[in-house]
Amino acid sequence: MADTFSLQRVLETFRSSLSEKKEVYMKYYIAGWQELVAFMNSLGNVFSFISKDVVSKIQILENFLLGENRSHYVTIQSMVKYELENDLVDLTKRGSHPESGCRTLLRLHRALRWLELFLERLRTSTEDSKTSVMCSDAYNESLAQHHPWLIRKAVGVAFCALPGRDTFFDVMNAGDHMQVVALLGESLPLIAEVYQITEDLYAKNTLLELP
Ligand code: 1PW
Repeated sequence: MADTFSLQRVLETFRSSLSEKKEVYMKYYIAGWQELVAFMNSLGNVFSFISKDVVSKIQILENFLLGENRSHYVTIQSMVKYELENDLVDLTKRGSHPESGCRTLLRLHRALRWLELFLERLRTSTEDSKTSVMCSDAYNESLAQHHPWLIRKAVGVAFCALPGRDTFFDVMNAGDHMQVVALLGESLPLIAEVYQITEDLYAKNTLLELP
């Protein structure tokens, strides 16, 4: 049941996404994002243009995960290896593989950094902190660098319409403020670890700037 968000479930999916060898399971990475989309949707319609793009990227990855080559898409590591070895990635400009798994996941990966920075701000925020400011500070520090002017403007407008801090805590669906803060403290290192493993893998293969 994914229409009501629960922070606890995000924690569980990101925990399940790491294998013993510290590989990242696509299935749970995607499930984690599906939870986050439910979160965005509960913040109101202004976020729908943002979640629409994320939903379509999740869909692309899900198709790989269910498609005939699914055995190569079990982990992010196996996907990168398979797509690179078989020339399935547009490396310098978009051409015959505009929707490779590697470039699609990179977009979600960059957005995950935003989310990490934002949730960390929320965790350490005080009563008079503004969600719009926390969100745009996190955005400017991360994802904004990869977005053209027009998108940055539109995202900025969406942030202005965000509900306040109390609503965010309620939407997390994890008890009172102190419980939410504790659960964020537990979730963030996991999200950060998944982010870092992906970042290192992409850096090692020079994939961080895929068009
Ligand atoms: C309140 C917490 C919300 C955290 C979720 C963060 C999701 C951020 C997604 C921003 C999307 C803005 C509109 C779409 C932009 C696309 O151009 C861009 N996609 C992303 C995910 O950055 C790049 O994808 P593209 O155009 O290269 O296919």
